Amino acid sequence: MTGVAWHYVLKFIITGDSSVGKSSLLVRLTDQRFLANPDPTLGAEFGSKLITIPEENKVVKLQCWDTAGTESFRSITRSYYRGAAGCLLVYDVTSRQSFVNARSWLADVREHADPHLTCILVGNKIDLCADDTDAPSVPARRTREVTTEEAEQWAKEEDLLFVEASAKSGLNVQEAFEQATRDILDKIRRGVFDDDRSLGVKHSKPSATNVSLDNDAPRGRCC
Ligand SMILES: Nc1nc2c(ncn2[C@@H]2O[C@H](COP(=O)(O)OP(=O)(O)OP(=O)(O)O)[C@@H](O)[C@H]2O)c(=O)[nH]1
Ligand SMILES: [Mg+2]
Repeated sequence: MTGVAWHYVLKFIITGDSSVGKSSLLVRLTDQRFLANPDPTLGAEFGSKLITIPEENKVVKLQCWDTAGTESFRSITRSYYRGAAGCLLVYDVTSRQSFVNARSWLADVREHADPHLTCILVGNKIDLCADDTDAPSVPARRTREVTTEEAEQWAKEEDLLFVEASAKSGLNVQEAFEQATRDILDKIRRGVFDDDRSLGVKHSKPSATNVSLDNDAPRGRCC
């Protein structure tokens, strides 16, 4: 990625119960692949990705902290929330408990992160739901335990964006990050984020390189 210009660097956190697929979503975003047997995350892992938002003519570097869902790491997990501009709050559509627990993860985020942070609720593992595909049943299929309507309703009540996705198939993974990024760019445009306080939003600095999607002089580069 050396030498590629960006307009903004946004800090994202990925949170939710253990095994809902947080690391898998990040690996899908950054490497376009799926790990069948990833190790549980210890503390936090980091991944970075450049995305373009064509209608805004913006190149954005996402710096994503994938946190551990295991209870024993919870205090460490919280320490990564500070200054994040975006959050993926993940549950597993085949695990009601993970959806119920999303409430306490959201409470943590609200307590420790920037109040203006954009949060998107992500119902992962949609590929496992037999009722969501025309493919014949296979043994790996599991019953959906959270309906789209219920999750959508809760997201609306909590002012969260919402999407159902699959790290396995790749469905809606990049879209989830893009949707959240669009919302953050909109907040930046409206002056919601204060540069001095919002550590999760960095504007690029003027630079002599000229890789840019718009006619402006490029304002930065990845390191
Ligand atoms: N079928 C299916 N399996 C998935 C999907 N995403 C993750 N998995 C599987 O779910 C298990 C847990 O995935 P992880 O990505 O490690 O989950 P995590 O949320 O990062 O878990 P912690 O690091 O312990 O908090 C693994 O066996 C993955 O292969 C998905 O979209 N579909
Ligand atoms: Mg993990």
